[in-house]
Amino acid sequence: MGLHHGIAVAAGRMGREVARSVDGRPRAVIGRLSRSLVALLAAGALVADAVPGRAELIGLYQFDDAGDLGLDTSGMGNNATNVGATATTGFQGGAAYLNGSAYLRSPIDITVAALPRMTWGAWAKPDGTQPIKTVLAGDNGSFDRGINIDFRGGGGDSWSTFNGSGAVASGVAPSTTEWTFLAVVYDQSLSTLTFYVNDQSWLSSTNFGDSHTFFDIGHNPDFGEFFYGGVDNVFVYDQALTSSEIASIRTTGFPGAVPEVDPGAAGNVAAFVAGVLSLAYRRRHGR
Ligand SMILES: [Ca+2]
Ligand SMILES: [Ca+2]
Repeated sequence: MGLHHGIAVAAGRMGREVARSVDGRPRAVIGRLSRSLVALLAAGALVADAVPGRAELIGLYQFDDAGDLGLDTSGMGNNATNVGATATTGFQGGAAYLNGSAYLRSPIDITVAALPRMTWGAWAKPDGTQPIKTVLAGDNGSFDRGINIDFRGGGGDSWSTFNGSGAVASGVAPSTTEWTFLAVVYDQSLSTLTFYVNDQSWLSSTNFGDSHTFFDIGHNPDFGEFFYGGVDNVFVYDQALTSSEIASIRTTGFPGAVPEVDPGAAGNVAAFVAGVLSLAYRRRHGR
């Protein structure tokens, strides 16, 4: 997805370059531009990963490899350490089964200092609904970023998140028979979070302090609160995703291998470059 976004940005940059060029600049500029476009395409992956401000998937735990449940399939190499989780049938492919004493530990630093804007989530299907149970947590006290089943926050025993001051309850009782989509979008510049449970969402102000520089799946690092049941498709993005991007993830999930390049976007760039080269040819030949 990062590469897809990066290509879109690169195409936008090319569009601006061309707009300037066709506004009466000498044809020599177009010649140089064509060569720079070819170089840009060759360096496409590097350009894509270097573009700031675009959401990058920095961790994805699909649990489809029963022999390596901690495998990070985002391509970022953030493999988690598996402490006792076993394989089970997931929302898509396999899932991690957490038996109340198992968890996985991801090395991704999800502190507000490291990732002021961040999105994470998972699909979960607990064996029971009794609180307090942790889906995701880097908590070291004071209600750090996390997703839980909690009784606090006024919603009964429900899917909940933390906002730095307490629990934000959805009021949605966890299902033990259906996979539930859970996500939180954090924006530290606005001091807000948006909590998603399936197709519902809740906005909360936030007051986060420091936390651990890793996070656990199915376990609170300082408080235990182990999860019982299945967890699938744990994902982490390094930006605050929009509600439509969240909806896209919710409806599509992460089926199979993660597509690193959107063929449509790559095709558009190729067609665009072909058009520019054609334009340069016509300019050189007075057509
Ligand atoms: Ca899976
Ligand atoms: Ca803390």
